[in-house]
Amino acid sequence: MEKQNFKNSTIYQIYTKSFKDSNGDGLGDINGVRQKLDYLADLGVDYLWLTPFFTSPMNDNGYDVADYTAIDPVFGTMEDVEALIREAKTHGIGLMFDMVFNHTSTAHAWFQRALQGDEKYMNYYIFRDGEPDTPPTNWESKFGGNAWEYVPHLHKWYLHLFDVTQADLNWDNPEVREELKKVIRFWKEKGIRGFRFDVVNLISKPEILENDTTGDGRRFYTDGPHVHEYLQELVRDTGIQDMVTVGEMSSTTLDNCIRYTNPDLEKKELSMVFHFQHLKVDYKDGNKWELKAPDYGELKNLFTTWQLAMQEKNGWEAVFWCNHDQPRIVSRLGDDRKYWKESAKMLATCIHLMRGTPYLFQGEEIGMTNACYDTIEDYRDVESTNYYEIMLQNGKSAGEALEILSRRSRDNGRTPMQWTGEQEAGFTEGISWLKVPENHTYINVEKEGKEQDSILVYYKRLIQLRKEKKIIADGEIAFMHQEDLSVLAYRRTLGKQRLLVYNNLTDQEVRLKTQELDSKFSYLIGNYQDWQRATEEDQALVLRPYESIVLADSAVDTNISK
Ligand SMILES: [Ca+2]
Repeated sequence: MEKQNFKNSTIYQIYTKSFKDSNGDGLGDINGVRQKLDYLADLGVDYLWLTPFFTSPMNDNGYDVADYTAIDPVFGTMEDVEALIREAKTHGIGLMFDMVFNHTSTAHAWFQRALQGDEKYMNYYIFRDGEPDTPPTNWESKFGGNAWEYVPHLHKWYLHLFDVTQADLNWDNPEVREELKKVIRFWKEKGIRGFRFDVVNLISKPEILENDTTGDGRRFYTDGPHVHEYLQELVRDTGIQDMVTVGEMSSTTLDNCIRYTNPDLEKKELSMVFHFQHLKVDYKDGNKWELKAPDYGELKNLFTTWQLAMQEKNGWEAVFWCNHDQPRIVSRLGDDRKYWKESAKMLATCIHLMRGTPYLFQGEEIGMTNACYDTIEDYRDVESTNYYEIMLQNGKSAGEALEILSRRSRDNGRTPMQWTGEQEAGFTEGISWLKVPENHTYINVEKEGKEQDSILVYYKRLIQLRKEKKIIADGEIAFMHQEDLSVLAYRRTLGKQRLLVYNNLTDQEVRLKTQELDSKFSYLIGNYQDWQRATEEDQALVLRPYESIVLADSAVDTNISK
């Protein structure tokens, strides 16, 4: 297989259920994705990561898989998927499928056999003896409550780190590892070019399971004892070393992420990792359900720490703001009203010119905003409706709880893709499963495709720049102006080439002393019409609200295609 260049690539995440509905049932589907391949090719993205569309009871949004090699009828058929793979290839786009290998749905045939007392399949999961009122350990599920469920007729408990319908697989059993390799080989033979692995750093549990006296149990199974060994084996035995692979890492550490992604290590693991620390800078005391203004100092620290350490030890990161579990970034760190366009472009600039592979979540490229629902009836996400009740029980008013949901709910990222200004935003001929935000009348693909200064056109240029400028894909990174909390600024270098990137994170004008700036630099890209030096003498830059200025020296070819 041809080795994939993921460093100059941009990866586009499709939340299948909300991307495009092809048959009027209000749910996005595989044939909807096929209809939009021209758009995606024109945008310039290299890979599509599709969230799971496999057979599932949908208790966790398809991340509870009942059959890894069958398509849930809601999304289409195997023929549709094969056609998508084939047509994407003719558009120059590779597909990445989402492998949820930490657990299966309890509706999976393996678990059903286990429930019948079949020892072979009981050993696919993590069952422990015990009394009905005493779970084997005090570990907590990430969705709340104890992480064990009792099965009365077996007199045993099974482990579920997530929902009770998501039973953790026993990776210590070689038969389980072989089964999962078969899944990889199945999709590889269908022509897939990459894989995303869900919460893959949780797959290896310790041999002896014990109570956690200081936490919820995660310290025992996060980046667990055999995780690197199992990943190496999976990658080697399925021959996916040269494919694009990304692991979602839960509560991980920098050192482990370097091991997961360093290509020089003897045994290859993944191309890159997702980690999430930078998306908690607006959590009050780490609590998602308490609002706090974003801490830009912390944001800068996290980018600096991770980027520099990954560079030094030759690891590789996915760089991203949005996914199907996160609110929209322009509403979160930008300004989705007065400076909507400027701030959306600034946030794009921040990550697309960094060291790492940028991920773009559907709708981010047109500056889609949070949903702004004003009634609880509009929400569909079970986490949101659960926490609404919890917040009311904890004494918050309905208005306060709705305000928090309007900023934090996962539904903010799941509203239908806004294709047009027409009814249902052109997403469906029927009624969408989740209400379309009212702002689709002016935030939509059709409109932005026609406007030269749109967010959409800006994203296209950034994606193109990464392909044209080796310095963006391969250059070194160093951070500048660390003392100025309103500005995220960094320098990329490759041989004699230099690139300077300045981003004003705030709605206030900032004056920046710039010793690093000499006369060799000229404007490469930015989100205002031009750029301003305060004066030649004191080498200062003026950054207007949410302004991004990207300057390249004369060694960098600045003749970019529009
Ligand atoms: Ca549909």
